[in-house]
Amino acid sequence: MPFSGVDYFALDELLTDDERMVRDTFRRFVDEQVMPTIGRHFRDGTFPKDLPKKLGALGALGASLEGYGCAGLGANAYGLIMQELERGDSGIRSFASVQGSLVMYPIHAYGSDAQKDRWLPRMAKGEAIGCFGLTEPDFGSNPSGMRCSAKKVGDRWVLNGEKRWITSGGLSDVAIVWARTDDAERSVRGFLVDRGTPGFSVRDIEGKFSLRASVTSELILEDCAIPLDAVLPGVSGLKGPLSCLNQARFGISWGAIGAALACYDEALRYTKDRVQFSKPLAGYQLVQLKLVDMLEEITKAQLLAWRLGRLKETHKLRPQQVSMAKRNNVRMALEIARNARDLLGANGITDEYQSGRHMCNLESVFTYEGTDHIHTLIIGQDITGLAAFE
Ligand code: TGC
Ligand code: FAD
Repeated sequence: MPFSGVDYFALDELLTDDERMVRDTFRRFVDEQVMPTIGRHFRDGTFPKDLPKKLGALGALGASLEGYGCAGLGANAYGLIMQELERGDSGIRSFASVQGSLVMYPIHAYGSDAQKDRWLPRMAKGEAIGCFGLTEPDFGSNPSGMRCSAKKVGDRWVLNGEKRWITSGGLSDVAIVWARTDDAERSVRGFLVDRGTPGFSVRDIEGKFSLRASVTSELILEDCAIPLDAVLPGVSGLKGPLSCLNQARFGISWGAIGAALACYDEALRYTKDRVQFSKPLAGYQLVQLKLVDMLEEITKAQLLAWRLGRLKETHKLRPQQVSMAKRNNVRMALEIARNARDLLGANGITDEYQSGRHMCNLESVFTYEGTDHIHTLIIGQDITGLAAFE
């Protein structure tokens, strides 16, 4: 059955006609192209490889960037795309987030003309795929400790180190690898490493409970020599990768709502239908309490995300506000997914229903792009002026 949305506070009235059109296009896309196969992909641990080009054709990749075949959409239109994709599966939204916010965005913002011309048009069409390598086995929340190094040797940069937990690694034509230069500056720089470069290998991570319809990989760099012009010239320092995270965290704030909508919708339908004792489950007070809590939290999250987008569009958005939206909306979605799974009883643990899949996925979303703790500390520092990271 097509998904018809959840809008208790008539928030559609806050959207422009274009935003509603974009949302409805991706709502149909997810119903027709994602829902029929996503359960099987999750079960098999495979990424739906037909999707990148279809997403590209609809303008979902790098949707908020200008030029190079990108759609140039406003922030909330972009957010609505992320919402609809994550209503399908967090892994599909992850793919689009990484491609657009973590790979195309830094190339667009910090790349040379040659780098932009080479990668952006094909990435916008989904013909080339990228990944973003910041996290290392020993440096997740604290990327400033990274060991991955880049040394200038003659007319080459030589990269050494390891990146772990990299979304789309095994699918990628190019990886943006963040590494510290081995010179007096010891600055963090972004390097474009092509698939197949000698000394660069990729291993997919197996055995995941979560994001099973997404590829998550290790990147290994062993004396990997790349041209001097493979560095992103426009940025140096940790603010380079962290500025990309602002874009991706914005998308997650919207995306998590999508997962919550899917779970709430499923729990509502199921409890209205399933009779225990004398009436449908939805007729019991304890069940109604859970359903009402879900709807209320979704409504608050929708308002937060909408406002976040308007702040972004008017260039007033601060990274700490993105942290609050990511933290709140992912917490909200995870709680709703757990409660929906509960209301489905034993059926909730099978992949015949969606809530269990969303629940498992959201455990990753809670952790990546800054854990819940890290966003708490970012906001804590903002309001107290005191850093509590160390
Ligand atoms: P700190 O000393 O605070 O800052 C270093 C430099 O960066 C600047 N900066 C930012 N710039 C832009 N946006 C932000 N959000 C920024 N935050 C900080 C800062 O002004 C400074 O610039 P400058 O010019 O003075 O040098 O950095 P720190 O080392 O103390 O770290 C702060 C902390 C802990 C908040 C940061 O490291 C952090 O956010 N850690 C979390 C790591 C993380 O989120 N990793 C995500 C990896 S990618 C991923 O998970 C993809 S998931 C796939 C998917 O999306 O689907
Ligand atoms: P840790 O940093 O070791 O944290 C473990 C626990 O300790 C968490 O609860 C954390 O909140 C807590 N903690 C850490 N420091 C503090 C502190 N100072 N105070 C209080 N608590 C603290 N990374 C990329 O670069 N690119 C990707 O594409 C990418 N994709 C991912 C896809 C998936 C499916 C997953 C699961 C992760 C992905 N990541 C990616 C990595 C992700 O960003 C990291 O997992 C995340 O930043 C946390 O790092 P960690 O796993 O090393 O946990």
